[in-house]
Amino acid sequence: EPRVFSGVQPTGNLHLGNYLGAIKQFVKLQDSFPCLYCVVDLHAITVPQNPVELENAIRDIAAAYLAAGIDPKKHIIFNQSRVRQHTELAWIFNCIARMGWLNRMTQFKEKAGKDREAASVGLFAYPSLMAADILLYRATHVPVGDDQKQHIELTRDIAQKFNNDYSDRIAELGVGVEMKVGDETVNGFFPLTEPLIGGEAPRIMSLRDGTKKMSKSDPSDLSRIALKDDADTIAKKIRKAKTDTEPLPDTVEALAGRPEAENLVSIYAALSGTTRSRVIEEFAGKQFSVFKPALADLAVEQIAPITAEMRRYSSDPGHIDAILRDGGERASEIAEKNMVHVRDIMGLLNR
Ligand code: AQP
Repeated sequence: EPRVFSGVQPTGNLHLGNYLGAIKQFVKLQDSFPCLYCVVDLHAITVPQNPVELENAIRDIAAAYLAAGIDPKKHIIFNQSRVRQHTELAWIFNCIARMGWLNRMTQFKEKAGKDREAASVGLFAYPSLMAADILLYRATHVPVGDDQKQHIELTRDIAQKFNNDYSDRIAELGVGVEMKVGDETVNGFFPLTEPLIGGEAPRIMSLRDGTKKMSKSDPSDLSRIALKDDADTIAKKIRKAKTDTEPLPDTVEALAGRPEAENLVSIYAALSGTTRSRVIEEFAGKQFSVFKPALADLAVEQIAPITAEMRRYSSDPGHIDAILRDGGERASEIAEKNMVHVRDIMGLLNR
């Protein structure tokens, strides 16, 4: 049965990349699938967090989900730490995943920086927890930005190894489902989850450097458009965005080698729900002095209503807490049902 799971870390500075790469897809998918959208607070603590700021950041992400239009009655919005089974399954996956697999994860290398010895064990094991988040609900689809592709591949590797290691037991207990692996049909417990990597802008780049992804942790505030920015700030950041001096070309192919121009065109396409070639058709031969104000107007038009709704939700933290509590209870029910099977499959005596 198809089911969607995804999450965003409550680490502040929610930006246009998070919106276009992830949250905008979350909203779209809710019409077609049952969805769980998580605020992944246990991922946030893989690096130091201030407790008061963390609480507020959790509410902020929930407010963004709601403001973007996710329906918390039809779907599930919750914060990860409330559902204890995430950590339980993460431990189990730490015992399934191999050191070599995690050693290859590029996000760890980037986030740990030069002093790897000083990184938390949690930062290293982050992908096991992410696999647990997804597979705890036996989710089949995960909308994410392009940067998370490697972690979804690892999630599939973990699912496949678990299904293999315990294939006899899964068959004996009759808890598996038939699934295709290559040409073979196998009986597995965990699905081989597919990433859904969004449309025209799967990776939004920094406004200051078209070769780096737009990120919450970039020290330059001018590098990202935050969902909390007001109209003037958005316009200023787009005006100051780095570009080259050439006008826009007349084909998408000709954007190659011009990362900043390509990024702005992609943002325009994603915001207006069209393709990059349409944008190029409209602006071919135009200077950035023409394109940037058009992009700024579009960004403000799209983001301002979300920002206003986020503010409205944030003014009532009690309401957000109630939504997260209710979502947590509903998520726990699904999680526990699946964990009973996982414990049984593995022989962790719980009867
Ligand atoms: N630049 C981006 N373009 C497209 N999608 C992006 N995502 C993040 N940056 C971009 C997607 O947003 C979702 C939530 O991300 P996250 O907060 O869980 O983790 P992250 O990737 O670590 O976010 P940041 O902003 O890049 O934070 P830092 O600076 O801490 O590294 C994910 O689906 C992600 O793909």
